[in-house]
Amino acid sequence: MALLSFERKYRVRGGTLIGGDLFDYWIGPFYVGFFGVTTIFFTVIGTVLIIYGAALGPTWNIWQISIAPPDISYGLGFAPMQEGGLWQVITICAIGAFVSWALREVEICRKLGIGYHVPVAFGFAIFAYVTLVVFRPLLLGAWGHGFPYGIFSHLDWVSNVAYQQLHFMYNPAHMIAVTFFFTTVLALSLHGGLILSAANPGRSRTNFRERAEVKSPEYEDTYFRDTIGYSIGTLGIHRLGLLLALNAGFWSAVCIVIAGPFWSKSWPEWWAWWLNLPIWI
Ligand code: UQ2
Repeated sequence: MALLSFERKYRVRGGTLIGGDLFDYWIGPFYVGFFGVTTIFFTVIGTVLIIYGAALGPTWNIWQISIAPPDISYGLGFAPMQEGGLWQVITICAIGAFVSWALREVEICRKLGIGYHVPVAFGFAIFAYVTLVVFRPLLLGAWGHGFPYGIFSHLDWVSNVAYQQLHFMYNPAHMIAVTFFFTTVLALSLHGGLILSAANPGRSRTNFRERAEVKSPEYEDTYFRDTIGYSIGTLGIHRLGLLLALNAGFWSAVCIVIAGPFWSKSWPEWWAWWLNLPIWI
């Protein structure tokens, strides 16, 4: 394994958050760690329970398999396994696995002596999921407000929740979230395109049989200075990308947690404050 000899100098002891040297080793290319073990633990139990739930029927059609949360009447209590209890345990396993994975990322960052940007970014994704299946159900008083675990069933859930408030796209936090998603796509396409263009300069200008030399970052700056008069820079574009992506996840969580717990009327009505401003003649 060529990679293993190359990586040897980066495989340092310590930096663990818990248990000292316990599980502080690698299996092949993978760092194990205490949180690697807990990730496997929650993932295996959660996956087995999903397969068990699917086996309870009524279908093996991959699109139609669904594990539903308890009925609203169970409130914030535990439900019998086949009545949504499975969904509750699977949700605990999912959160356990996601948080374990984030903490394993933290341990790897500490070993390498790098910043925590990756686990922080993943934390925003976890936050958006936990908002959907824990915070919002808690605020509404029933686990039944979580979304079902199934391909089509979760799409139906999104559609139903949206129509309950007539026109979900008028939700201002949803507008902000969507804007961040699209801007993330714009930024990544600009960045990906720019990097590939600089790395693939085509044929040499003087000899068409020769490949031209790969361009330096000044060419990337110059491209954008020539087109729009401004370059955000090679470090800046990555700061911008992280900022845009984190905001996309954050405002997604905000838009769903306000929908119901803090605004139960239709979203078009929310804009009445604008029409009611005392500035119209
Ligand atoms: C840039 C730069 C990069 C880039 C990109 C830009 C050399 C390699 C894509 C251009 C980005 C700008 C001007 C920001 C656009 C703003 C939004 C909100 C999308 O200047 O520096 O580094 O990849």
